[in-house]
Amino acid sequence: MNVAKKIISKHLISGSIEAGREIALKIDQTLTQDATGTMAYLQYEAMGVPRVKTELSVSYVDHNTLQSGFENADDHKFLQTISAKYGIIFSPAGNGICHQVHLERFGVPGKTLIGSDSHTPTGGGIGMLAFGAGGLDVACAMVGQPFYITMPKIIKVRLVGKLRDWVSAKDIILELLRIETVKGGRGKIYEFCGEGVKNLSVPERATITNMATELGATTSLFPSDEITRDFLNRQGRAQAWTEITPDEDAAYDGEITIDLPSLEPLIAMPHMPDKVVKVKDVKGIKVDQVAIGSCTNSSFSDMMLAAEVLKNKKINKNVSFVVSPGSKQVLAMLSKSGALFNIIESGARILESACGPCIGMGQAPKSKAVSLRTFNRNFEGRSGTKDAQVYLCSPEVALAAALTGEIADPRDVLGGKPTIQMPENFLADDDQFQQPAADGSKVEVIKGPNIVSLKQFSFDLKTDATVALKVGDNISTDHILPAGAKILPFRSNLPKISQFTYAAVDPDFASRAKDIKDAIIVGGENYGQGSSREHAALAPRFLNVKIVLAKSFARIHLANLINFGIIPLTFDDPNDYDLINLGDNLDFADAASILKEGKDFIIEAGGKYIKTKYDLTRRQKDILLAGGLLNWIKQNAD
Ligand code: MIC
Ligand code: SF4
Repeated sequence: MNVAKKIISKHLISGSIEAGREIALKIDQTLTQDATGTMAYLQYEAMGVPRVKTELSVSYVDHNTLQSGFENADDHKFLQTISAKYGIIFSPAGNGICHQVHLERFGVPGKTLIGSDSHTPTGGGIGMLAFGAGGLDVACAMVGQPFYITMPKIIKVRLVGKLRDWVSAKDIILELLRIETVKGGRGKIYEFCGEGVKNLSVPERATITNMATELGATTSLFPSDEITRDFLNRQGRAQAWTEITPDEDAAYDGEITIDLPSLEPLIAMPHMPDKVVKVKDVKGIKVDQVAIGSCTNSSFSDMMLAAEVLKNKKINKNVSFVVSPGSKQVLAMLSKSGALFNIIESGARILESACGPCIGMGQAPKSKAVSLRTFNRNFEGRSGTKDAQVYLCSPEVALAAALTGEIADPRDVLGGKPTIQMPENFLADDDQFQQPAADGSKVEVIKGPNIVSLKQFSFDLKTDATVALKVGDNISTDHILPAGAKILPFRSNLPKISQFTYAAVDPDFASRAKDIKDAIIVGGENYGQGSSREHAALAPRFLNVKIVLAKSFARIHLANLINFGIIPLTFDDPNDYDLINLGDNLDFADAASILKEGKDFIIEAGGKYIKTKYDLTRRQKDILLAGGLLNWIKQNAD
């Protein structure tokens, strides 16, 4: 067996481990972050279970940390008190980005983890089977429900040899994105193997599993080996280690080989993580902003590299250079060792340990700026500036640009590469986490005015619906429901946040859809790629969207649509996409009986018949008919 199958078989509750079939998995750990967590805990609360049933659940505050009004602070208080009540560890703002902190302090090889954030697979860096999911799926796991996925194909990514100087783990994942594209990973788990794996430290592995999310993959992981043991040891968590490696004759559903010595510094061009080219092919482009940080590249090693490279050097005067260490542990160690001094002295702006600019929480670049970021996503407008040109690269390439003021190959401009040693012992101060109350019944959950109660939906679609929007391929959840400092504070306020649905794509969408009784969105390939934010389903549902008809869907968004009662249909013939126009009224037979009886969903558009598909299990159809997962759970509890 391969590593993924070993972990799956230990956690299998139902279904058979055959690619394409639905399986239910027992979940050991959950994590949430504040931008998705408030909804997740409101949903958890609605299920009426007094204590979480997982081995470990952690609630992080890392996204909405700019407090330009009361909203985010209200959310933080709510998260702190609800965590104390229900048995969840609380990690307050300033502690760091959920994925970085979880890897350092809580991740355990061989365990299953789901998180209400799409980059939860970062845990695969230490051999966890970790999935991004909608908040409601995380709430379900906390009440002891299994997590349902379609059993993916398991693809072996054989890494051969060793990276050359100034080429890094980021270049490995950029290369995989170049080969596979943002939709190539759908229905797949990427398992990294081969002798090249032994040359990668845990933080490097975590950079890869983190950004493998951008492939659309179900998840990705590395084996848990001596390198994993060494990392956990240095974190003071040797007891968390178990060895999990593939059997010698392990079978896979496909194989990709990456020859590490032949890789060179790569960069993803605006506005997609898979628009990958060699740095040397775009060198010389003037740069306005450089950012090192995010859950992809903010480890102690990444920051130490920055400190070494920047020692006694100054940032180019035309560059705004921002650095956000991934966790309090990283920041504390940087300052204790004196390395932070080098970074500050170079002219960098030091941000708190949080998502920050990655999610548009500050540091929006200037108009038409070229911004080089060590992050994982560069969808148009995500930075907060619609016409900014955001490139994704390694810390090495980012540093070269910060010093020279232009895109440059680090091999040409940075001289000899410094060696960064893993510290003997990481600074492990777990007092920063707040343990839940032993008796939660006495804890009062504090809900400020920003926490708006959940909305009840029901299945009320009849025999027709109107096209409220038609969009193209690779629509991301950032298009559907933008993030950024202005909109994120309303994540706990559905009526308010829904007004921003598709705001940057079609500013009239929200008001148009609200006036239609039953609305349809028509999309292209890979609809809903990117984040796990269930608001990208909840807000359209609030605006009366009852169906999304697309050429294909991204996994987490598909699950979120079903969870909130929106029917996800795909075209039987993708060419039929051209037959539908904005404003068309589409007729079909009674939607409820179609689903109940498993009949074809045939749509009539202007006299033409369009065959559509819905590849849903009985459970998923019942969820839709119940008006969403929360209703379904309540019905099944009665
Ligand atoms: C992101 O990187 O897009 C986010 C913000 O972390 C999201 C979660 C969210 O929208 O709150 C994700 O990746 O799931
Ligand atoms: Fe935060 Fe960015 Fe990572 Fe999302 S991708 S969790 S916003 S750092």
